[in-house]
Amino acid sequence: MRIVVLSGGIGGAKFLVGVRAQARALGAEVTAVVNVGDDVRMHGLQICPDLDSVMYTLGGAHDRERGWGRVGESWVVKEELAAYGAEPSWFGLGDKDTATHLVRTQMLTAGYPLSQVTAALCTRWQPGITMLPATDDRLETHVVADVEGERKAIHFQEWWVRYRGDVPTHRFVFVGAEAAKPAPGVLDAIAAADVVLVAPSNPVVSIAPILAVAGIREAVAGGPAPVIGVSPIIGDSPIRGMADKCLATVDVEVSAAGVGALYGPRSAGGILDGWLVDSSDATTEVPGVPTRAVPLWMSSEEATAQMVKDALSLAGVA
Ligand code: GDP
Ligand code: FO1
Ligand code: CA
Repeated sequence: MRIVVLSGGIGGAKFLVGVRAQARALGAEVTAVVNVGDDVRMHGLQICPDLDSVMYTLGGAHDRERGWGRVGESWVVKEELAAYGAEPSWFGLGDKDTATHLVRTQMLTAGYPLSQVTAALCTRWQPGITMLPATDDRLETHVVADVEGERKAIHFQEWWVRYRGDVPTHRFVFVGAEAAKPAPGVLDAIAAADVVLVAPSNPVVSIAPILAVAGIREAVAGGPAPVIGVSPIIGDSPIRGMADKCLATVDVEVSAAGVGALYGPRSAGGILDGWLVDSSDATTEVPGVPTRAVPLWMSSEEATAQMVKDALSLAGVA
């Protein structure tokens, strides 16, 4: 069996731990198509937060509490940059993480595409799945917001890390998405998949920028594999992160029903054939989308593998 997962960072990475476990049990292959909209160049280094969250988590090297970056991190580089007054001072690069960015940036500068750079970094971390960036081309999420009395477009990282999303926010723009081509292997993986899973990632700034890459939404919505989504919202709030602020900006209710309707049924121009919601949201209805309620707390590898099993069963593939 071939499983394709559309993934953001922390929520996607936790989900992929369960996908990998379930895939091992079934002898299945997993390909993750990962968001690059969060990517940013800071201090001359190319930073790919969602790819790194997935790579470090599956490699067993992530910081569980912080959610991003390496466990056992130190911050000498950050302190030294601050001592020079180097901007942006609001963004922190860990020392161990910096090594990843140095290797990545050097390879990109030498002309390797991000997909090959990611594969090279993964030879160290052995994630046990194929990790593909959604695109090798430049694609950055920018946010139109009122900042210090002025409406402007700022990078997603500035909106989130500097302002904590706590500024009047008007819209998200995926700069470069229309011209961006899917990375090598992405369309083939979707076409050859037995099932496509949409991870419980942020629908607005993790999944939407993947689908915005020219051709990916069409490949998913028009492909042969059933598409099952997993709700990142339990009750009326995200488990962590900024999904509530993002959903409010695009006028979508912060609920499993709201996100399910945002993705929409394949039968009516959406992407979903099935929608998994938490047991506590058992009354959720999404017009046109079969919904199943199961526990969605990714509290352990076993609990998450069970969620994946439920998703595969809703897809009718296991
Ligand atoms: P980011 O890129 O690091 O923001 O991570 P993602 O976009 O991949 O995932 C963020 C989403 O994961 C948030 O909206 C959370 O609500 C969701 N999330 C985190 N933990 C859990 C969990 O245990 N269960 C579910 N259903 N969603 C979760
Ligand atoms: N998040 C923060 O809140 N503060 C930081 O200084 C920060 C630095 C950082 C560096 C590398 C990296 O891969 C992620 C980093 N993050 C930081 C997390 C990141 O801003 C976001 O949580 C994601 O982009 C949302 O997925
Ligand atoms: Ca992200």
